[in-house]
Amino acid sequence: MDTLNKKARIVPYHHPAAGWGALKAVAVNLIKEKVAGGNYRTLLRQNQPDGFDCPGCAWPDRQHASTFEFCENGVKAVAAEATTKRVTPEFFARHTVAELMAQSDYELEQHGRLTDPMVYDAASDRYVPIAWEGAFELIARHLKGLEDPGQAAFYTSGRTGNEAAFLYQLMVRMYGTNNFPDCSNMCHEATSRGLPGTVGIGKGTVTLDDFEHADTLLIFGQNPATNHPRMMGELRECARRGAAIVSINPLRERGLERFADPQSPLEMLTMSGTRIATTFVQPRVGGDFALIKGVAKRVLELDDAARAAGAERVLDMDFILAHTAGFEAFAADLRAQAWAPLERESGLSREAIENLAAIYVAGKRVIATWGMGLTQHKNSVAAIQMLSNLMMMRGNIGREGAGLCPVRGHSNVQGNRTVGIEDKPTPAFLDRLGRVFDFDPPRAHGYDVVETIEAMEDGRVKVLIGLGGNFAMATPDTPRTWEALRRCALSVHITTKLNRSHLVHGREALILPTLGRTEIDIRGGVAQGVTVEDSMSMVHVSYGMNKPASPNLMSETAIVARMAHATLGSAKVDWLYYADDYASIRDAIEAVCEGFENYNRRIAQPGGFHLRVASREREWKTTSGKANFIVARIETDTPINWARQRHGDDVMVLMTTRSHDQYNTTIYALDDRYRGVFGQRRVLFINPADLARMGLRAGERVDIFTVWDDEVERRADGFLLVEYDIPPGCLGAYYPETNPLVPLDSVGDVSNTPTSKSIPVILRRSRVAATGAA
Ligand SMILES: Nc1nc2c(c(=O)[nH]1)N[C@H]1C(S)=C(S)[C@@H](COP(=O)(O)OP(=O)(O)OC[C@H]3O[C@@H](n4cnc5c(=O)[nH]c(N)nc54)[C@H](O)[C@@H]3O)O[C@H]1N2
Ligand SMILES: Nc1nc2c(c(=O)[nH]1)N[C@H]1C(S)=C(S)[C@@H](COP(=O)(O)OP(=O)(O)OC[C@H]3O[C@@H](n4cnc5c(=O)[nH]c(N)nc54)[C@H](O)[C@@H]3O)O[C@H]1N2
Ligand SMILES: [Mo]
Repeated sequence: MDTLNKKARIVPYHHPAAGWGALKAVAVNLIKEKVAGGNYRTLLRQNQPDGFDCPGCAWPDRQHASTFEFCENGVKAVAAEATTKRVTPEFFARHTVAELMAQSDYELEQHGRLTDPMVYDAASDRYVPIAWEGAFELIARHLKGLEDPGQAAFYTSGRTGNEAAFLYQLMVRMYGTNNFPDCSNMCHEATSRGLPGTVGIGKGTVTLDDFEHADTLLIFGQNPATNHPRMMGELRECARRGAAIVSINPLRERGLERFADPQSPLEMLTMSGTRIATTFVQPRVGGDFALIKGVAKRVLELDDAARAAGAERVLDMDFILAHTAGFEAFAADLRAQAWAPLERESGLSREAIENLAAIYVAGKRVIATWGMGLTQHKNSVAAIQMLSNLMMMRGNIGREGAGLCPVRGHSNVQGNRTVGIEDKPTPAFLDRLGRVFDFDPPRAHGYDVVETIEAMEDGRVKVLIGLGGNFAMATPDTPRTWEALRRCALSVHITTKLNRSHLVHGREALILPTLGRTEIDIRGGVAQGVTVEDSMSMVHVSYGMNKPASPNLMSETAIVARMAHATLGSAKVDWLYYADDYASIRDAIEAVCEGFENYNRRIAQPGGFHLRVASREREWKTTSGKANFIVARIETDTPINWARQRHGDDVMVLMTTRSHDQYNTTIYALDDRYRGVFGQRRVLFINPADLARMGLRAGERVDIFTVWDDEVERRADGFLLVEYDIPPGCLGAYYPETNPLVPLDSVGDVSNTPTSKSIPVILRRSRVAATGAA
């Protein structure tokens, strides 16, 4: 526990983001992981045309990437994969699963790379070795034994390359289900569900080049210095050009204040850095919808005033008339909208909202970016659609230097969706898939993450197969989810590293160790590359260059192909042929998915190619054939408001977020440098006024309880109170340790995403002794 950690301390950070801090952390990481020798090459070739795609995040690369185009967190991801530590059969022989359960996620990660396929042995409560063939037979026996294919669910985390993902969805659909829970269900689902209704496609409309032309950037709910460090380089260039950069975030994220480019000797030597955000707007947690609607209302007011004065219109009427539908109803709704609820729900004064509107209308080329701060709430789909409305009012979509820019997480999460990892596939996609592979794909929608957990709970799903990820830790309502996982007849995880999902397992369980993206993947005597699609729809190829962590690893693509061969046979699809020639899988993707013409040829070019996004070219694939303005009202009937009605103002809203030294459920180390947290993770950011109001002090520990409408007690204990620049009534803490607080049925409208950024909670002073770490 944190209290035992002598190094735990809270020290506000005053330096620019990146800069020395980042380089030092890089060096420490390299030494710690003992990869300094041969693997420097790995780091230098990362994100190079002939190198491999960084498994760190989905931010795109410049084609002219220098050898320094890797960032601290990319280095961490690569170093973590290149560790020399191994989790061998001997390791498993030494530890029962119960013993491993007692270790922290950080400790589990530190054991290193998995080396051999393992099967759970209930008699000894240990994982024991199994031959690959035996593992595939076990999977096939279970899958063939189910009464209904819908009793199996197939999870995907977003690191998997297009080739493995495509084969996986083909196998699963031939098997007979669309049960594809994926990390996206917990991530950018609100984007993927929200944007099609407004602009016709659930992807962003900008490319990196647009950042060179933008004069205004609105950054909603993102912490890029930690989660997308390469985005900082882009923001730095925008800032130096004089662009207005606004961070819209309840937390004033230090990492967005100043940034020193590791490639700029001057900035590094003077520790100066470039000022990044010109304005910080701090709505309360979950207040973005009301804020954006308020800004839209103000834009309309400004347009009215301009018209009255005979001045230039504020609205882009050419765009609105030529390209959109529903503007009249939208404008009428904005006019009818009173200011008071907008102020109350956003937590911002009318003046603050008007100020943001003034910045927005001053911009001729505006890019709006967003991350998890916008997507993990009850009203996230509405908020994203309102943002799209706002951008459409001034024609900021489909124009150079302007557009919508959802910033995705996992390096290939967007590609996975493109090639068919989707629990709600379109009929058009299924038609093409069925035609190319001569079968009748299942049409009924499958289960997403939350539905899969509910189905495991009541026995409708009996087999869970995970292609990457850490299902047990990434998902909400931890004790309930774990119970559901333990009811499965079989759980299978195709992973690189030991994690909690291996330990919270079904009656039978397999760990299938796989190659990471950094590793050489030889199949059929040839080094194979995998392709990925970044957050801006650039598709490129990635070749590993490190020696595999163990001779007994298999690539994800080969594992999927062998699973399919064992389960379905190869009469219809020659799975094993595909496993040995990824180019032929790309040919199949080209035949099924739109926009992949000449796939193999186009990935051979440096930087790959841009997968066409129709909305970027102002082609609207909506039912109206236009970009739709969408009317949405402020919802006051929310879990937070119910909880406050019942429990008064003691109810606070908790957001769960990432620290600097973690990658989702992987905890690399215990620091969150830019937020000034060191050596610990059980911290709770709180406004000083709330501390005073509740008679609490920074440095004390509290237990957090969820306020929900069922009888279940949801709690997380022993969090250190840390004073922070966060609006009153709002709290911030790290995930995944706060996932026990997220009720499984607290989900976003339409997206069904767990509302992990807006949990109604109350605090009680812990009985655990306080430390002096304040
Ligand atoms: N180093 C590192 N890189 C990563 C990851 C990682 O864990 N570590 N994860 C990857 C993945 S899968 C993803 S999805 C991305 C996530 O990257 P981000 O989208 O940056 O995700 P978070 O850190 O969860 O939260 C982002 C921000 O949302 C703000 N926020 C919380 N609630 C609200 C709100 O109501 N409104 C607004 N406007 N803001 C709010 C928080 O203060 C925080 O600054 O990063 C990817 N990259
Ligand atoms: N409370 C709360 N919960 C959240 C979030 C939040 O902000 N708050 N964020 C959500 C988001 S945005 C996401 S994306 C999910 C993340 O959910 P996941 O994607 O399921 O989780 P990760 O932690 O990224 O998965 C890490 C594991 O992936 C395996 N792995 C790593 N690299 C590879 C590889 O190349 N191939 C394979 N096959 N396996 C590999 C390793 O074994 C590692 O232990 O969590 C979600 N959960
Ligand atoms: Mo994510």
